[in-house]
Amino acid sequence: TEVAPGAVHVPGWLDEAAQRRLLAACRAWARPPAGLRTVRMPSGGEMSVRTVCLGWHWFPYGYARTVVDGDGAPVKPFPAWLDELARAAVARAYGRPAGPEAYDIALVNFYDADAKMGLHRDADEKSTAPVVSLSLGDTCVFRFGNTEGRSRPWTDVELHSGDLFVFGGPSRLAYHGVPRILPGTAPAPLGLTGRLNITLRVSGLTR
Ligand code: MD3
Ligand code: FE
Repeated sequence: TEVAPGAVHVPGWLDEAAQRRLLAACRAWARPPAGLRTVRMPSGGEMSVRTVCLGWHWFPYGYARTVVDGDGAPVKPFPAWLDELARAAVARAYGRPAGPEAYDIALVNFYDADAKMGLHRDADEKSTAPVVSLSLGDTCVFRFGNTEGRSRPWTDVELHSGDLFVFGGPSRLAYHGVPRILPGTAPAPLGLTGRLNITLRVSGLTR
């Protein structure tokens, strides 16, 4: 379903086996060093979401090769299979192959029942390649806004475990956020309390 130009939602793209494999990988990535961390904003507040990065380390607002606002460790590598997964996702959503640039960043966000993400846009990448989003565990309410600012119009969409969302073209710089998690809605076989979101991105940066 195309929610807006370049914003395509593919419910249930990952089957149960694929969800289990991705969850197991996320659990390994969450371990130190360079594991799960709480992001502190320049204003001093902490994000309720916890995050682990692969390939490039995101901090507000930039990218580095070490965990500059955490344990100082080198960021974990971005595996080739995630680039392949991102390309398969773009091809599925748009019905045409992804561009030539390699996907080289994963941001994995962990949401407990009370976590939220305010409306923001992702403008720290130096590439216009689409962002690929994969959801695991509890359902969330995802708010897709406009490119002008944080006010209406917006569209609220439920994202379920296994859903794919691709944001490219005019939607790449749209405001978006996660106002609510629906606790206890994760598929039982997954064995996950809370929600995980994996975004795959092209940095446009050189190592
Ligand atoms: C639209 N994550 O990591 S995924 C983020 O569910 C982020 O954890 C949310 O926003 C989450 O920055 C929403 C959907 C998403 C991700 C990246 C986007 C939507 C996007 C980039 C551009 C436009
Ligand atoms: Fe975002």
